[in-house]
Amino acid sequence: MTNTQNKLQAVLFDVDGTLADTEQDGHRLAFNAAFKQFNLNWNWDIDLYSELLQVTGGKERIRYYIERYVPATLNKSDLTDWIISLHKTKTKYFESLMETGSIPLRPGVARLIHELRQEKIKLAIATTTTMENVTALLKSTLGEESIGWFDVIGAGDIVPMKKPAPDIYQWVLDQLKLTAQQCIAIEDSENGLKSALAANLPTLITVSGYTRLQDFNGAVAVLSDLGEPFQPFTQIKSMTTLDKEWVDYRFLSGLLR
Ligand code: XBP
Ligand code: MG
Repeated sequence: MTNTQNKLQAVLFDVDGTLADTEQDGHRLAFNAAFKQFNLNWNWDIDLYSELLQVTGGKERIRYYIERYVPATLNKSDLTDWIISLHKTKTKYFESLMETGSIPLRPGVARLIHELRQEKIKLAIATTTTMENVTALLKSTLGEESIGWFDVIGAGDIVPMKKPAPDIYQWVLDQLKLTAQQCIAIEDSENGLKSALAANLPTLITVSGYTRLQDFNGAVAVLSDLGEPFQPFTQIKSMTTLDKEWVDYRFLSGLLR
């Protein structure tokens, strides 16, 4: 039985890979466009980007790439500022890409968000990407007013340590003034899962393009996506018996029992 203390109060969404499959045809393309603008002959192809995604955060990912693949760049005297400015350009490209509406929300995301709002469940975001990118994605998919539907948005550099560190989830929980046991996190990646689990959050995984083969030990369930009544999810792994084929308020509440 769910006691009142453990009744579902809030759902904390990751963004990239969870709300929308933004990495391969969103962030990756924006990075490459910024490299071009900076006259760099760097090209992050689909396979290379899979390796680079192990590092969360765009600026951190660029630095990792430099250290591993183009170490001569380390001699730049103003390297940190240069990375910041390269990354700002990348963010601009990502925002323009979102404006074209080319990246839709994943199955079930809009339906679940609308239902949780009706049920008066708090909504929050805990992501490594920048606030500009979160805003651009929400605007292009759910409309500008949807930004206000989220009680808390934790994004980018608001905490010094990015996922898999628990900091971003802990920051969001502090802002919500809720305990981890009153919430559920929805994630798509191993780094995201580690971050949420380290903040003690029960975590549901919906695998995405780049993450389907990752290790999701510790998740309450691993699904193909959130599903829709007319397009059920595929169950990849679950700690409990799932009695529905799409994720809704009742399904999430059941996960807290
Ligand atoms: C997303 C990230 C981000 C994006 C790029 O991880 O790691 O770095 O790839 O966005 P998560 P920025 O889904 O776990 O939040 O360039 O704005 O960092
Ligand atoms: Mg993600």
